[in-house]
Amino acid sequence: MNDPTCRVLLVSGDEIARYGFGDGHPFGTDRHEAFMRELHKRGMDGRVLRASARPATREELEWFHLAAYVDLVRERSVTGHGYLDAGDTPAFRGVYEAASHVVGGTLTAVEAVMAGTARRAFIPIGGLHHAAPERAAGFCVFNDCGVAVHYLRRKHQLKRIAYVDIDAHHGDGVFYAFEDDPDLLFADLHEDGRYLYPGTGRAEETGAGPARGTKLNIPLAPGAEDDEFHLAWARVEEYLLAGKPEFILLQCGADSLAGDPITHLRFTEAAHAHAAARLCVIADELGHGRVVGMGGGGYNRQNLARAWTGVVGAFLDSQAQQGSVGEIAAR
Ligand code: V1P
Ligand code: ZN
Repeated sequence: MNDPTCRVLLVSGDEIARYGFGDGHPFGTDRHEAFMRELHKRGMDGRVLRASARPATREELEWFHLAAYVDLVRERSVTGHGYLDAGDTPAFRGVYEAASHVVGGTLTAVEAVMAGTARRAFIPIGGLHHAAPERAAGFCVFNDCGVAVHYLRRKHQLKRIAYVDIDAHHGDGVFYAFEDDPDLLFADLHEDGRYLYPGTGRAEETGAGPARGTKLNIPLAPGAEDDEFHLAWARVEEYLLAGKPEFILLQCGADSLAGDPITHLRFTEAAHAHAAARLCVIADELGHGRVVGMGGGGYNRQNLARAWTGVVGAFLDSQAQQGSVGEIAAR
């Protein structure tokens, strides 16, 4: 990386690649490599800043998770036996280290953007949006998205943070953890919960208590294509512009693309690139430019490789445009 104008950070490496489940599980450890190969094939790996993930500290994990659950993951990490939930998320040897590096990797991305060493950042294996404070759920051991929200508040005193989620599955772990928090802007497009796990995310779920009416859940019918995506996305943009977040987190699960083996939405990779590009425009218009993308789901390897490189490409393009505006202003 020798282009000083390039300020898109990719958090990658063996530490997070080890997060995955064996024996034909959809979330295999080969997903990281599928993405990295495509990034290389498109000549984009030399255009990004690179960092490996650090492990999250115990204190950081406990901002979101119960101590007893963190202990349980540590214990199961030694034997690698059993499940961490009702049957979707098997333990494996080293699961604690792998899962805490995913959280630390997302924090590495967020830290870089807050420090200004990167304007945007992406982590392929992040976006584990189902994990709850007291348990794993749906392939997600620790909720890096939720820890990142707490990090921004505790370490940087940010208040209004946006979490945007275009994974086919509803981000229930994030939604319910911040359900009564009016300052966590939450916008989630997903396959209707009547047809897909986890079954939540009805349009009427708009938040609780002081946050009632402040969250945006947009369930889509199985088979929904890019036209439906764009109609829903317009509502997300309106919501974010009104909410004026100080930081934007994007969970860009590629399982919302046609051809995913476990879901039924039919977006193309253009949807993911559009979401990433438009969030950069919005963040720039809000005056801070802070966007972090987390890979999330996606179980068709070609789809995830194309969708996530499209997101990184959109981040790079937005940087190039930003650079040219800056150059023009400096003349
Ligand atoms: O459908 C279920 C369980 C089984 N039912 C009793 C409920 N679980 C889902 C979990 C999906 C997790 C997705 C994670 C993410 O949002 C973020 C990383 O993408 C599930 C599904 C499904 N069709 O949604 N598990 C499986 N498929 C599965 C398939 C094969 C082997 C193991 C699990
Ligand atoms: Zn998913």
